Amino acid sequence: MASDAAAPDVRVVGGWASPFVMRVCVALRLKGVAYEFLQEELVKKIDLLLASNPVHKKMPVLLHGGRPVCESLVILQYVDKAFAGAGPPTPTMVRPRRPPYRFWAEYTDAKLPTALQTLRGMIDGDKAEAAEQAAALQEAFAGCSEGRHFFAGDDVGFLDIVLGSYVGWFRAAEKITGQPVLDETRTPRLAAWVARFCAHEAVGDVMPDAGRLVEFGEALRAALAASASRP
Ligand SMILES: N[C@@H](CCC(=O)N[C@@H](CS)C(=O)NCC(=O)O)C(=O)O
Repeated sequence: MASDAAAPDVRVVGGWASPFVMRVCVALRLKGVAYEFLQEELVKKIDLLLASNPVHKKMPVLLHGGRPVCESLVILQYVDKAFAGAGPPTPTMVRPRRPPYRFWAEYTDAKLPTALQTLRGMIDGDKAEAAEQAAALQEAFAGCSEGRHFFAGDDVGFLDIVLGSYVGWFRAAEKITGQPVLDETRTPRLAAWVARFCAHEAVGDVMPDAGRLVEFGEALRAALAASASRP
């Protein structure tokens, strides 16, 4: 049996479809840190997740040298510090704590999960308002980027990763409803940022395909319904 010493130093426990998990992968890839990805099952949680995040029991968990770090925004800041010397010198998750970045990151996580569920028709809600909540991020982009390519400069940073992790699910929602949300007409600057973010080498391979996400959403819904009806 392999000893712990042979285990990889950095592991991510999560699922490929989770925006919160994707952001951790993007951050590690930006830093050039190799990691092992431990895929969660659809509904049943793997023991490692339960043991590593006993409070919330949610993914992602980052295991660094066996020590767990939980909550995606905390993990992003941990990665930035713990691997400060890793990878090429320029990519960095700059300025996560400065007010506009922190504010918009919290706005993003407070509004977008529910907005996306509304747009996908999973919960009742005002679809126009949900689309507006997403479109508000165009103003955030204009204010923060000051004409540069990404939120805090010329490379992907903290807020790019936080917002960018929802892009796949926006595309899935657009596929389901046929209604554009982040497109060239409604939000031209944000649409151009989406294209740049998705084309980034740290992002491309881990950005989930919209069609796969639609199928995943349906499979998850069915699995949750089946597990709820089990005695
Ligand atoms: N605030 C958490 C949210 C994590 C989260 O909601 N993860 C979902 C997957 S997308 C999860 O593990 N859900 C399982 C559950 O709620 O039991 C973070 O940023 O890490």
